[in-house]
Amino acid sequence: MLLRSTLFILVTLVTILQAEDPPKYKTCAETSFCKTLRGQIPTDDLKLILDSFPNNAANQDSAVVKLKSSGGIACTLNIELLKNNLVRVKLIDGQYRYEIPEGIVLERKNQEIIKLNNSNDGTILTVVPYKKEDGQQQVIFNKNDSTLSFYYGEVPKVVVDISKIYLQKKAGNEEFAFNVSFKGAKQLYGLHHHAYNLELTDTVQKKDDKYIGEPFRLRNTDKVNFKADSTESLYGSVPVLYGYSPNSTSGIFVHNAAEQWVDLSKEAADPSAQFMVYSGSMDLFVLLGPHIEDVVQQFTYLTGKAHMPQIWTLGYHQCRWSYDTEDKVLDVMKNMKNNSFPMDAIWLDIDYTKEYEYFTWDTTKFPTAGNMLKTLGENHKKLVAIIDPHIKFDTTYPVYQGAKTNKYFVQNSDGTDYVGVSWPGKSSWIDFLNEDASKYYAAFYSDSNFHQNQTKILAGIWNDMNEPSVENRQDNEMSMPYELIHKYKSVIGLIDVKHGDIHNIYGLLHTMSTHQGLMARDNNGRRPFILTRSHFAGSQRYAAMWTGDNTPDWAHLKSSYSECMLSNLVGHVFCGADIPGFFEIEKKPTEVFVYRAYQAGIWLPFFRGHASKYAENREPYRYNETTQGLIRSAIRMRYRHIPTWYQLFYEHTQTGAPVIRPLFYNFSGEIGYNDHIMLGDNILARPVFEPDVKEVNVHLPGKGLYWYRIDGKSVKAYEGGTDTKINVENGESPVFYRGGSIIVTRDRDVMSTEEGSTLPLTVYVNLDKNFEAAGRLYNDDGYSFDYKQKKFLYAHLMFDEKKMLQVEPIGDQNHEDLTVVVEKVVVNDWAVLKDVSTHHTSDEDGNLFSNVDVVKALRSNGNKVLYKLRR
Ligand code: NBV
Repeated sequence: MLLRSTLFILVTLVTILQAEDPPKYKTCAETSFCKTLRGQIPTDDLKLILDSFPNNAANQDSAVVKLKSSGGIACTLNIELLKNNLVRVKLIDGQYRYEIPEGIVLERKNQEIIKLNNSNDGTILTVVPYKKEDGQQQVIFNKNDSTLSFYYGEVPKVVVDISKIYLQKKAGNEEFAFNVSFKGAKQLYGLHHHAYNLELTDTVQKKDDKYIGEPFRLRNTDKVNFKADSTESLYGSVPVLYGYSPNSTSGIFVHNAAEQWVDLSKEAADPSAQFMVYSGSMDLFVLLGPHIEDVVQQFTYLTGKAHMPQIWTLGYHQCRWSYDTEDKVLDVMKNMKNNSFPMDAIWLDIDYTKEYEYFTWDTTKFPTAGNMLKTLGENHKKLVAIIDPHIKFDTTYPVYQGAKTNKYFVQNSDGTDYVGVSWPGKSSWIDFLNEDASKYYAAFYSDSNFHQNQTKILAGIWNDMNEPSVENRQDNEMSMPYELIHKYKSVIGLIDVKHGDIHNIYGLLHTMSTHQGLMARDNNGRRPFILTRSHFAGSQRYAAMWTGDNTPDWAHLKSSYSECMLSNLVGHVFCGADIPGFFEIEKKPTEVFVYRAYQAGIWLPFFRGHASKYAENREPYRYNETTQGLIRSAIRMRYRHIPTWYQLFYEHTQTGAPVIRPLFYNFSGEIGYNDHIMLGDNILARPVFEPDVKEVNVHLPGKGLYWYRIDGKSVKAYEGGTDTKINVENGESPVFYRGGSIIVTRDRDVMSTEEGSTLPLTVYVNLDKNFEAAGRLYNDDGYSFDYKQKKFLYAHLMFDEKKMLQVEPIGDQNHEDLTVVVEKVVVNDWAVLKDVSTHHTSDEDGNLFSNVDVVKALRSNGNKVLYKLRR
């Protein structure tokens, strides 16, 4: 029996791996609903016109507009105003349309509506907040041109053209399309996830009356060998689109988990989009800004924010598909150590399991996994292991058996379990929509259910293949058919839901279950660390994500910046890309490419080295001395800035603000610098994304600002509002601190964040033109949820022209046993540096700021401390 199943697995895997046919992915023209809807204006019988306005009323929960078409369609538009300058519009027709229950994608179980007033003069309907102080939103329905316009105050921002809403008349055909335009917008951002330039471009251009390009597709897909610069769908979907201009930004979020295609048109004065949706309800949220940071805040208010990561997760992670024995794992650890590469975690891919049975160890390859974990722990290294959502079809495998008995698998329409193929060969998929199935799966993360009781020391979990990926190369585009059935547990019992209605949230539901499992395993005492491939709006509440199976080439490397900067603008702050790249390529990546990839990778929030098992080994210590030296300095640069990363993550939990940003987020109108990246407000990096260049152009924004270049041997000041050529011939990767900022670093060469956590900090005071600077410092225990009870240390740091450094706590906090020791304060002063290019420390003799215990100082001096600098 064992032999037979092993043989079967081998045959299946060989078929998978040698599959001659590359997977087939559809174009719009090959996708029935996209083909029907693309660029179509509804025919007269389908065109919606006003039927009736609601009666004038005050202090209402919603305003309901009735629409009809000459062909007999009747529907309503329900308009609600929400807190935070948001508007929700839901179209309800007679059709069954799946609605995602609140609390899955939308963080709250009930949206916080504000009361509204609606009035009309027969032609114009106006909807405004009942109380002026509740918000600036205003919705206007104009009967004459059939437009529904959304205003911020008196400024029109978003317009939905009612006459272009396309609803099919035929019962059972749920596809729909609608058009939206962004008044006065200059750029469109969003529709994550595509390997595409951050600024989205037109997709509707035609030649000889035929479309030249494809719309952006949102369908979570295991896209094998994805191209950079493509509108093809990838692993995650976040159906939000922002219309941006330097002084006004707005957005629209389509709360729908079915496949969508989106055409963009940027030619007209107001850029617009046509959303074409496979099924489900037309449930729109309009985000009225008025500025980019407000829109991001509004979107994360709706879909949630990431919780604090454990601090070690911000360090370097080493992964490879093939660390398949204890020896190999320990070897990686030793080699990293012997070659002085800092690292926090080693990752196990699918090969650690017993025949791809997740929640088990292959005990022939990992006979003493417990000992291995102990050795890793002694070296301050963590272990992260993969758990995929497919369950091996094997009645002797307890996870399978229990799910089968309880009917927890996704089903065929006849009620039998769906069986497809993935790593274990024949497999079934847990139905995570079913709350009981999700709980069942979550329980396997607990110690008692995990083979060998070793989960406690698994520091993190990697949920892969959860689009879900199914080995269906010719049909169903590497996933399962849309007709399959999920069960949703409602108050009236289990309800059938078609896979097509929830395809895009399968991965989100998977990570919710994993999160629940890890929370329970750790008695709610530790912040779960989960990495997911598939994701949707809201997944940030449960997991970090990465950009998937990239190729180690310049185009993919550069694209990872646009991908992660966008993900940061749509809530998914914990984003990374495989460094130096996943797939095998004909010639292995050059040494230059590899160190450039590391230099870029350190500025992405999630920082992991990973490669396919078919690729040559790509760990940092596999390269020549020069390359190793540059990679080592890059990783050290990352570790120096962990205090800043941590502070920015904390601020994200409070405001939803992105951790990494494109320049325009902080510097209005600075568009298109997608090879530049900002870490928070104050650190600007411009890694090298070009082979064989002697210098790169660095755009330093902000007239009147100073920027301090800190990656060289000495610090040099540059003026903002300029483009500067920087020499990179010797492997330099330019990094700047903004004048006016105070940046807290840990300037010690540590081998892990754990080792660094007790070491003192350095404070960089980067003077602006008035010789002033300000910044913030955050710290907590690094792993628990106590920060939610304000057990943290959070302070403002201020420096003024009198050369006083002032530390002041921000808000209430309870930092009892937390200590932060500052060993050095460095003042970067442009007046000196511009010419002499040397470090200007305030502390010439090294004593003034040594061992200053900020916490004690905060307590001892009325919660405010002043330090006088000697110079
Ligand atoms: O589990 C193997 C790989 C993994 O290494 C990679 O990171 C995932 O994106 N996995 C995909 C499955 C197969 C890829 C060809």
